[in-house]
Amino acid sequence: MNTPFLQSLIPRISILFLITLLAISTLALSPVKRVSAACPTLPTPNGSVTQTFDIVREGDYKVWSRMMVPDGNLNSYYIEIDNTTCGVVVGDGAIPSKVWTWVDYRDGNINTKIKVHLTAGNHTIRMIGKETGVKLDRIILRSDACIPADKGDNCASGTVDPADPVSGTPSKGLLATYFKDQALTQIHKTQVDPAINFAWGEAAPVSGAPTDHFSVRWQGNVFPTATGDYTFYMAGDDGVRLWLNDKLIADGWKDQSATEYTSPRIRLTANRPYKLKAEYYDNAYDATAKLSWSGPSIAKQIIPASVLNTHAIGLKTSYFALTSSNDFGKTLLITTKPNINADWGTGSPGTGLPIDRFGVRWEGLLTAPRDGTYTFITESDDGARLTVNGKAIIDDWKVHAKTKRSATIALKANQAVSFRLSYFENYKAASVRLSWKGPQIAESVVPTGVFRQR
Ligand SMILES: [Ca+2]
Ligand SMILES: [Ca+2]
Ligand SMILES: [Ca+2]
Ligand SMILES: [Ca+2]
Repeated sequence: MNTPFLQSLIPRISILFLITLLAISTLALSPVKRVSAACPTLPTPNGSVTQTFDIVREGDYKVWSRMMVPDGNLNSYYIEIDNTTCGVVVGDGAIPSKVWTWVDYRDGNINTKIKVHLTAGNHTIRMIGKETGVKLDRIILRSDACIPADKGDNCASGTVDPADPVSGTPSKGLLATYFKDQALTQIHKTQVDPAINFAWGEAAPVSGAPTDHFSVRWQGNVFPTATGDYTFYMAGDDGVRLWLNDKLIADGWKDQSATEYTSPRIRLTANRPYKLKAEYYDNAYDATAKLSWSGPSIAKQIIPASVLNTHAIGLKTSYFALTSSNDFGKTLLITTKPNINADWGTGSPGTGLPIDRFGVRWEGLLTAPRDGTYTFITESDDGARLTVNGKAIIDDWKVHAKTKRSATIALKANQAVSFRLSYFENYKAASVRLSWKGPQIAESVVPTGVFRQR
């Protein structure tokens, strides 16, 4: 990493630099439009760092780069996208000298954010040194407001999907569902939290949520870095509880001032995923929630984003070519999606996929939040077929314009059941959505948090 950016090139740089700045000056106003040329070939030896990004969905992405500058003079580097687009990022006196700093703006103007428009698929981004003594070592693309800190682990998922708050790409951290009531019932917002380390005081935990009587559920996997005995510590004001692989290991579900609950010692194997779920509620006044662990050579610490991910959340999603009898033929793509709520219009569901005559299957496990009767509602153009807990409850496998179908099924709280929705598109418009309603749940898209991959 820490590639130093090398020899002095000052005399010729200044000319190149001006030309390039002129060339990209229009970039500054709107998201960076492509300048269709590779970056100039600079005399060696200039350092460069290349990163590839797998973009789930086309959109605008903010480019964060981590740089260390020697002084307050102009400190610039080229950023080259897919060997065809060149831009220049220039630091200035606003970047502190000799410390790693995350920069998301160009030309010394903190209001001119560096954005790139990327289509779905793989992209290569290269940073190429220009000035003497400037170091930079990594880039993060984000479509949200995450501000990288330290090595960027808090935003290190590489990219997030601009259309969905939680993408199929595993994110470092835990999937957080914020509820605007105390009983984990009314969903307010879903996001990825890098860690559980919150002291909200008397404020709301996320914008628009209430300041009291709210609750949060975090879900994901923890990957221990070493094999050995671990202890988990879940602390909160008010109620907290914690599960590892569906086993309750800390339980303080009551009104209280900040109190820490300690799990038994648990033997874990290095680099294996262990399913983690934590729940929290605030009754009133102060609100804090913290999840720590200690283990082999690990002093008690907040569980860091680097060992957490959301990988198993969501549904395995497979795309197929369609046979003449509207069955699934060749598999075209397998990925992960957070939920089923897509309207592709007359377009394609993704890069490399056809606009007509395709099928999609979402599958995994579904866990209902409480006992009761649930109504599932498909709304699709064209056909859909829904199987829950082994029962085909909706069978609507025919060509039609957007049509709603519904069926009910009894489910038990916290019992994972098998789930599969198959869908096909014939011609013209294509859309599919899966909603539900049930005990204390108004009709809404079935949320990410109830799905899990096998
Ligand atoms: Ca409060
Ligand atoms: Ca409280
Ligand atoms: Ca179509
Ligand atoms: Ca259609």
